[in-house]
Amino acid sequence: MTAERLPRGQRWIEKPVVYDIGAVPPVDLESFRLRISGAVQNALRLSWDELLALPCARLSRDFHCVTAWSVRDLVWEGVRTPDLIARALPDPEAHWVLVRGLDGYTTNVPIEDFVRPDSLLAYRLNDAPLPLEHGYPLRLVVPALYAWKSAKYVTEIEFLTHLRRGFWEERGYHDRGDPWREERFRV
Ligand SMILES: Nc1nc2c(c(=O)[nH]1)N[C@H]1C(S)=C(S)[C@@H](COP(=O)(O)O)O[C@H]1N2
Ligand SMILES: [Mo]
Repeated sequence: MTAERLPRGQRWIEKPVVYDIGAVPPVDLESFRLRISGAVQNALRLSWDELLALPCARLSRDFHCVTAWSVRDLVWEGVRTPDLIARALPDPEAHWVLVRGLDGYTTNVPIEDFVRPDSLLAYRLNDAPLPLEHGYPLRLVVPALYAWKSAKYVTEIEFLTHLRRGFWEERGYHDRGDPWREERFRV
């Protein structure tokens, strides 16, 4: 059982290790906006209240970091990405998203993984508001991919017709990052 649940090269730990490329930015929910931009029919700028008005999903998933730790059963709550993009209407030519955090972090995600039914824009973790260090107020969670794709402090999701690389991808990390295929680095 356990062996099948843990991707190759990973080991279980109890809690996610916090990784940040820089200082955690202060966030004011009044002025917070989530921008959906790029190759979409309806660019959106959602306020916090508009986000909370969208259907909320709750799911439990394991979290796999490329630095070889995995954590079981994190419980996330937020907006499923399919519910979000139903309003933005991405162009059929959009093949990637570039997700941007308030700290300047970026990561590119293939659209097929971004729109999985268990990909979320999460604002709660383990039945509490998302802690500051885990991405408050809003983070992407793509359980199907390594954790560096789960951008914290998300402020913009840009749909792209052509690949533009994010922070770690520019430094050699994989464009997709499927832990079950050990897609850690580009070959
Ligand atoms: N905005 C932002 N998101 C980010 C990062 C970051 O530095 N900035 N680090 C990534 C990496 S490398 C990992 S492993 C996970 C860790 O999530 P955690 O800090 O909630 O444990 O966040 C990802 N999302
Ligand atoms: Mo990471």
